[in-house]
Amino acid sequence: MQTNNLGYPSIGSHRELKKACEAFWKNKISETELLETGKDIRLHNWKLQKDAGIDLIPSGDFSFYDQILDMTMTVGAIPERYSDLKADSSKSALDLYFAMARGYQHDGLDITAMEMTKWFDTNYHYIVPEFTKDQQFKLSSTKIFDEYEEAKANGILTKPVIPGPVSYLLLGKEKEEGFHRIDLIEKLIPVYHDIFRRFSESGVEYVQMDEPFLVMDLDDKERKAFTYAYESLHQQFPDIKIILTTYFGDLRDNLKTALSLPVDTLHIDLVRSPEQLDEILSSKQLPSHLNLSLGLVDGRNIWKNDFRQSLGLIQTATEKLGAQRITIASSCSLLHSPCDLDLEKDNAALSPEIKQWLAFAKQKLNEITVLKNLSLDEERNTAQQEYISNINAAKSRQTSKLIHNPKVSQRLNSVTEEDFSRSSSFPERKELQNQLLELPLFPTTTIGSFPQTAEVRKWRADFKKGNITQQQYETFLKQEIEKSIHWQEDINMDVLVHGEFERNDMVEYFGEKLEGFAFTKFGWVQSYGSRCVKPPIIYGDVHRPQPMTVAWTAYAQSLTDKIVKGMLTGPVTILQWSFVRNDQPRASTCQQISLAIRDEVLDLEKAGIEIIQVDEPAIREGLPLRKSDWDAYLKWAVGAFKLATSGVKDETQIHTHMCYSEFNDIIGNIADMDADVITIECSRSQMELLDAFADFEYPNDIGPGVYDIHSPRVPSRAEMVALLEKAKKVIPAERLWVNPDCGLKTRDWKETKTALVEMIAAARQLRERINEAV
Ligand code: THG
Ligand code: ZN
Repeated sequence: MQTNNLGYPSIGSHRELKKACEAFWKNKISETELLETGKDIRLHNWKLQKDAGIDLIPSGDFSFYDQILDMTMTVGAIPERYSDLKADSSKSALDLYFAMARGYQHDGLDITAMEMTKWFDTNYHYIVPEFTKDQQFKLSSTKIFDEYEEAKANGILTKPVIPGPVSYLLLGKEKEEGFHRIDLIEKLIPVYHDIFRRFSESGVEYVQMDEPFLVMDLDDKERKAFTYAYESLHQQFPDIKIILTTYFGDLRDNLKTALSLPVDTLHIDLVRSPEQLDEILSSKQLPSHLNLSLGLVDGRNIWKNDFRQSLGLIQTATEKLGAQRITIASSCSLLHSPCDLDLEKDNAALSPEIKQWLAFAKQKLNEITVLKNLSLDEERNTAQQEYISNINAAKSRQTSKLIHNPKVSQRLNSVTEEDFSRSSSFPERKELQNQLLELPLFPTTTIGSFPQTAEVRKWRADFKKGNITQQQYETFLKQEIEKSIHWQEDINMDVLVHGEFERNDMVEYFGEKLEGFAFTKFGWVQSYGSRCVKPPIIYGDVHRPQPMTVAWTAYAQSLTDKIVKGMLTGPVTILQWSFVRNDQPRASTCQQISLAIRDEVLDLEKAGIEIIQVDEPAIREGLPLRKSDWDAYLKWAVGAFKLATSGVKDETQIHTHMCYSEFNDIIGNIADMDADVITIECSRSQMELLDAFADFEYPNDIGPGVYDIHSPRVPSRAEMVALLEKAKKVIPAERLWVNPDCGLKTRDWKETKTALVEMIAAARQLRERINEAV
């Protein structure tokens, strides 16, 4: 039996890489210093894994920005627009790499970044490869070989990790019409041959090839590409042992394909799908030589492994295949786990009782080896300290008073069908809302957050450290709110927001105010590039002890006669961006959050707030990877939003906001959410999304984002007018709102002010045109 880890976080347990990258981008450290930081982190991670007793230690999993972008460099799929930069001898390979990740605006050049999108159903984002019809590939980077040698020089033999050729192609997108990216497989495979040749020369024994697309819906052509690719590699390099790696789901109808490929080991995710083990073991297609890597230790969540359950699975596999053919592994890369629970030892917000239920990346390595060393005979394990403490932790979690709150279950039981819908239909509500709100045509608003300046962050940090009093902090926040409200009045914004200066992350903030959530100090997980998030841990029944946002919103409303919009994060997004308890269905946890948000919505209404926005940017990302599972998810996810928002009077206007993904394929479900207004990100795709809303005849009000807040570029009034004119062609003017495409938290005030003034002028221009036409 061997132990196997699929990947380790690159960011460093104190976010060393984030800090070094950002310093490098600001020219504060040299490239040499940045490379040195990378090297230190890699060595640290390798040693950690070796000391923990991992046999198959990954190399090449480290990345300065993203592993898929690394592969794009390796296979030389560098888009045409970077060719000047590439040819420029004063620029290093790393400069080119970061330009592709982040765009390049210097020396008179203005090159856009490559697109970034969600990594399957995680909160990680990868850089999307771009392919053309006559795409050429060529081995163009030695990173993967260098890192193998680097580990070897340090006495550690590693297993290089690369994206498999089929998944690599499928992760990308076609930049022109007339071909499908999977057609490029025959052009791509020669580069994989080159890679394998180098591996072979270096004496590499195992290669991990990630093919997560094997758990997705595939068509025949895509399945054939797998056969073609792996047979070709095996024929040329029969001695290199391939670990074909799947994760985030089960093989289902791709099982036959997976089992037919000439690989040494198949890795399966038994956390997401323990049932697939029996299916594989009982398959007639299971080759007699194939080894199985059992993904038992959850790379996506922070709970301790349930040793008893894992040993059961190991036993099932061993009985059928023999211990020789079994590998014990993490379910997926540990990239999605925080680094080290030991750093939380002084964290008062994480009680020892909860801490004993948790394992972060470093602790998970240990779990993998302990599982290997445990006996399948339970009696014998009871002498082992690690086994006993694991069983005790599991028991403690099952019976803890922290977890179960009878009031929450009573409340859930009393939920009725009516709680899931508004009392009247949208047209009836709209009539009443028009009378109450008296908004002009093309009402203007923002998505909620205003710039989180260094000053705002510093006040919050000082308050958290205890350097200033609560009163000082609140006085500061009130001043910020007052400034923002008066400024919005001055520029003639129609629907105002308070600005969210009191909030850190839109999920963390609410988690901190809800019961059933715990917080780490150092539990950072990479979201994209150097950006990280610190997901809250939902360990128990969720319940709202007291109002969370009412005081700030009501204060803002007290300063103006205009309408101030209340701002909340929706239940699905809170769920999706947290570490979720695994002792009950996600749908149940989500419903508990819904009820907490519902109470907040009703308290806002009671406090006189007439418009309330409940953001659900993560609803799309939670979609199951298989289409056949979509309906079940959408039913509870849409239900969760409706339960949170349907308690209000007809006159109260509910908004929602979505971003970060394409919504075309779930537009019907978005309509089912029945928000009175949806503001949505679509300025970058030039309103392509609008066509989907128009084709579907989306029934309620829409605010298509008229400018991209992700870029510091200030849009011109004419551009925004043009976008709105386009929108007006497909959406009736009475149902169009005017707003940026996302919150303004990451922008600075200067850009924000100019952009919003222009946006309001654009709305005015549209109104004037309508008046002239009458
Ligand atoms: N919150 C959470 N998840 C998210 C987003 C979010 N996932 C999708 C999207 N937004 C990802 N985008 C970002 C954007 C910025 C940052 C993180 C994710 C960010 N993080 C700070 C950093 O790394 O410096 C740390 C956060 C902080 O200072 O509080 O800037 O909005 N949960
Ligand atoms: Zn947004």
